Amino acid sequence: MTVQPFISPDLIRQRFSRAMSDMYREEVPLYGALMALVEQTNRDVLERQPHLAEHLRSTGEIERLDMERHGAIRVGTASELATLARLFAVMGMQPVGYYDLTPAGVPVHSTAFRAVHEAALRISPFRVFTSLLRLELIEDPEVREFAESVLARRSIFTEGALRLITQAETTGGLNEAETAEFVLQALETFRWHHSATVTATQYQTLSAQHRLIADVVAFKGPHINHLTPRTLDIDIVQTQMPAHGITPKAVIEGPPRRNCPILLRQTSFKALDEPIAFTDQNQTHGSHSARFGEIEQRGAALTPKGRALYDRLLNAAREELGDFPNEANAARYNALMTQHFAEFPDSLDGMREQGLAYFRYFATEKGLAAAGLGETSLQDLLRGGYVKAEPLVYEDFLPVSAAGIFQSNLGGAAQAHYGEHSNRQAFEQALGRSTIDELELYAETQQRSVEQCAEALRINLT
Ligand code: OOG
Ligand code: NI
Repeated sequence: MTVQPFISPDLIRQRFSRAMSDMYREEVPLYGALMALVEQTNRDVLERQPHLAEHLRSTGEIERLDMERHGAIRVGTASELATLARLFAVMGMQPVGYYDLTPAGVPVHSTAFRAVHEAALRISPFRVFTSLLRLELIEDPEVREFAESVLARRSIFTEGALRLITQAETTGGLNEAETAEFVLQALETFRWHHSATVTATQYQTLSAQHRLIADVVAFKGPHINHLTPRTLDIDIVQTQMPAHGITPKAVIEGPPRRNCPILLRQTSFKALDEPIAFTDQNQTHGSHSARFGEIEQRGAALTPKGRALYDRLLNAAREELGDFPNEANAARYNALMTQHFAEFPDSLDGMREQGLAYFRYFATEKGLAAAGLGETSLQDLLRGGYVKAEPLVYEDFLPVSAAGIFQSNLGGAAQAHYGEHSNRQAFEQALGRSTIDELELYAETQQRSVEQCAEALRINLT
């Protein structure tokens, strides 16, 4: 008997990401329209800005651009979250970061499952923003108990998916045939269901507590609620959306437009109202809106110092605005953001010298030709042109932005105030493991690149 080799988790993730995109495009045609718009915009931008194209080529990002996307799901119980962590682990995805959305009136806390090593991210940067409903925040004890009992009855994974997860864990991987089966089985968890698992009245009760609660509790599984392609110019896409029959949210979340993009900018179109059937109706009668479209533009990952500056400027602009950004105050919000962010250095050298962003260092041709320079510093190598620095791409999410995305697709009625806040410990207990600190990952990637430079140039860095 010949032993079939294991498929690498990175390739399983790449295949799953493709399968998910195909499924979502079939389910939500507007996602296909958005993808086409993003692809066209990216092509135009690359044509107009050859230096950007060159930069993306030299960092290997050009290859991942077209397949880059993130999605989001929401689950209802600790055991669902823990099993999801095991499912994503088969694809080399780990829970990175902890996001508390309750300050923004959304009763969930979240993490992002993603690859953690730069080599793995290059093969497939697919990420899934995963939220756990905080049932303890439902005020009405009767509704809470009802929600718990409905969730306790459902099983969001197929038998086949559970079997293959266990098999990957015990044998150390999946072969070709098992991978193909795993992708099919895993996909079922994220599929949309046209029928709810509750009656119309029960749905109304859940929805009256918070629309998000109905979205999580009233269905058979955690349908993927959006998939987000990465664009090179989000402002262009935002302005062109209406001409393509897509209505964007009022403002772009994240930092304002800059020469040197930082962190993450996002915008979305409103959730679609979709027909659903309740258990007490045999035909489609009700409707539910959950699924929407989103685009993102990614920039440099910031150090703790850079992030603190970002948070301070964002808070200052929002405080001065005095309200959540919306259609009526969008122009003022954009002006305030630009004004406050003038304080954030907008050049790569400026950000590097002030320790605001993480970088990856590459040995240049000149550096390689002069290898063996002896003892020197990174600063001298950069100045002499022996090494060059490229900012690390931010691979994560932003809590204030995520809350803005949630709000825009849940509608204004979804505002609520919760006294109880952040509870990372409870989240990690539900997850069955701790979440990884994203800042450590960027610091490690930066450090590895410095070491590779030293090795390639055969030097001792001081
Ligand atoms: C997730 C919203 C957050 C993002 O990109 O920040 C998000 C959700 O609506 O479930 O996707
Ligand atoms: Ni998103």
